[in-house]
Amino acid sequence: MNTTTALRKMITRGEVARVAGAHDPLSANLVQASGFDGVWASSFTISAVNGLPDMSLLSMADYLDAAGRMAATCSVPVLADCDTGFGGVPNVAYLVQRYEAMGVAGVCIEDKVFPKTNSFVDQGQKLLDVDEFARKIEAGKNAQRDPDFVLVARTEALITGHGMPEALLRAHRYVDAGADAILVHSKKNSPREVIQFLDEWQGKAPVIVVPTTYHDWHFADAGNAGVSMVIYANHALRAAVRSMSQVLSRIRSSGASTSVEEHISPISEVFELTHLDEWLHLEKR
Ligand code: SPV
Ligand code: MG
Repeated sequence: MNTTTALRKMITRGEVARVAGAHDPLSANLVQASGFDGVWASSFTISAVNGLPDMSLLSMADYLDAAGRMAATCSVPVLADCDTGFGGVPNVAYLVQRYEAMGVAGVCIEDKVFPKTNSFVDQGQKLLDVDEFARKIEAGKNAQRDPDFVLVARTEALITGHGMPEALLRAHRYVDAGADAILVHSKKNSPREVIQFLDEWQGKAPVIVVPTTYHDWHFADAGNAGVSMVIYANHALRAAVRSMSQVLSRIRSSGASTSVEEHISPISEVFELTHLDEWLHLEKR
């Protein structure tokens, strides 16, 4: 099955899917090996591994390269976080062509003004005019070749403090414009406002959530509330940051690397993750 078809089925099957964020092929492989249904090519974590904050500094080509390399190495679908669409309406049409050609199963665009900042940054949160964002969705949907390619519309209405009526109005508008699913983002520490959204939404289209701040919401409860996909957007990167920094400071302070050996992956595990045997086999032939 194409990954586009797999992603489309995943959001429409009536059973909640679990997806995790990755920033490169290795982390995407780990997401897949851990049994997640798909990979979220996160703008926050791709920016971070480039030593940059998530504020529209990298170009579309950078994000596309990262997501495309993840798609090339994974068999589960990759859903690419495309921020605001990297510009205006034509940019969204262009990105859909390019991401689809790179084997990415779907893209997500959000209704903030370009350049945007990460949703957890207080500064620089401005919503785009609703009609203009609807035009981005239409342009994106018209640009896809594979009918199963997925376009997710993300509303930041709750993040920017515009309230529930605005979030609902926008979500309806975006689905009418052709969006295949709505990502409703919230930075509250309880799922209450997301549950209220779901109650009023009444399942008009699949809903995706990113429970970074309301992390005690079990995925099964999210599914029962009407969520189609839960994204654990940044945990792999945050784990890597903590682990790398602990290991490095331990080597520095102890004067040898013996004490970290039991806390780090053996080199053989990295060989395995990067399919060394298969590549060596090719060379032999
Ligand atoms: C990302 O992972 O880049 C996201 C989710 O867009 S968030 O960081 O919560 O905005
Ligand atoms: Mg992002």
